[in-house]
Amino acid sequence: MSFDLQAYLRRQTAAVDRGLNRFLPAAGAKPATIHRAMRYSIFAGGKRIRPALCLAAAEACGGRLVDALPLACAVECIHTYSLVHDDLPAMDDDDLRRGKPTNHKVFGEGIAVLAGDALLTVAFGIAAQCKGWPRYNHRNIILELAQTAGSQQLIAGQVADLEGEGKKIPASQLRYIHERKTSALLCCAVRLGGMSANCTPAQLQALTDFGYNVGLAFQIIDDILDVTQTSEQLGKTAGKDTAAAKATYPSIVGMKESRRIAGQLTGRAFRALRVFKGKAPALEALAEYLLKRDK
Ligand code: GRG
Repeated sequence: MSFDLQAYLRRQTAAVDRGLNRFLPAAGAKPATIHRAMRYSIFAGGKRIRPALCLAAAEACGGRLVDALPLACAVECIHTYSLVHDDLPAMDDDDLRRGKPTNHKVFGEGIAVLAGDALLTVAFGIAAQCKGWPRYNHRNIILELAQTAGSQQLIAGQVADLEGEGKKIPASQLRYIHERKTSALLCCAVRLGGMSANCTPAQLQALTDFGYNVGLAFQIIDDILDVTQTSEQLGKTAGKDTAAAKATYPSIVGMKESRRIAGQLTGRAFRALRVFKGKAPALEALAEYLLKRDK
């Protein structure tokens, strides 16, 4: 029987939303503005791909949802923080995200900066509360998040992205940006899922290869969708990369080659899953969906 990914995503998203609701301070908690702003972006309707990858990786390693869920929520908090900051006038200057006005459009720039900061901080608070596992203690988990969110991965990608605007950059530099800006957090999501299941070193290596390749393919598809889809379909401003004169896979290697590379990376991601001997159906279905997605 084929895997019902839509039902799976609905189920996991509901669990993640319940978790996030529990981990974030109540909207009315003082000072209410910041908590409303954090909740506004967290519950604005993201696809919850990174938490789904985290939970699916845990499952592939025989883990339990209850153990992986906090880490899935922590990753989503970091992702949402990065979107809130990315949308600020000093960064990408956008007014539409997840189909809604961006955080700073609703709450003002100061609160949007602070809401991003607070979401990033919450992620570490959640990680500190998880129980830790024989092969992976709190130090490993927190370090994993810190390295991914830090100045050599997520922020490095954003810095290179900002510095590359309006410039002609080689494909190797674009790959550097995509690896850090996007792939690193998807990779972190599956690795943390594996860690929450006390996975073996071989399983962790397989998840790392899977996450890296799926993450890179994800951003190449994102580059393609920016050109081919409308803002309504994406829930964010389409055509942004062209308008900002940003280097993208389609602008450097063309549309056909971009699709070929994304397909090749997805193939590598599938091969990385061999170690699970057919017991990672959710990861397989997610990799295929991320290649074929239209939003
Ligand atoms: C430190 C000031 C400061 C800013 C950091 C790290 C950072 C800002 C930005 C990260 C860059 C970024 C936004 C990368 C894009 C990755 C990407 C394709 C995001 C969209 O992911 P989806 O499609 O979004 O999963 P949803 O809304 O569905 O969750």
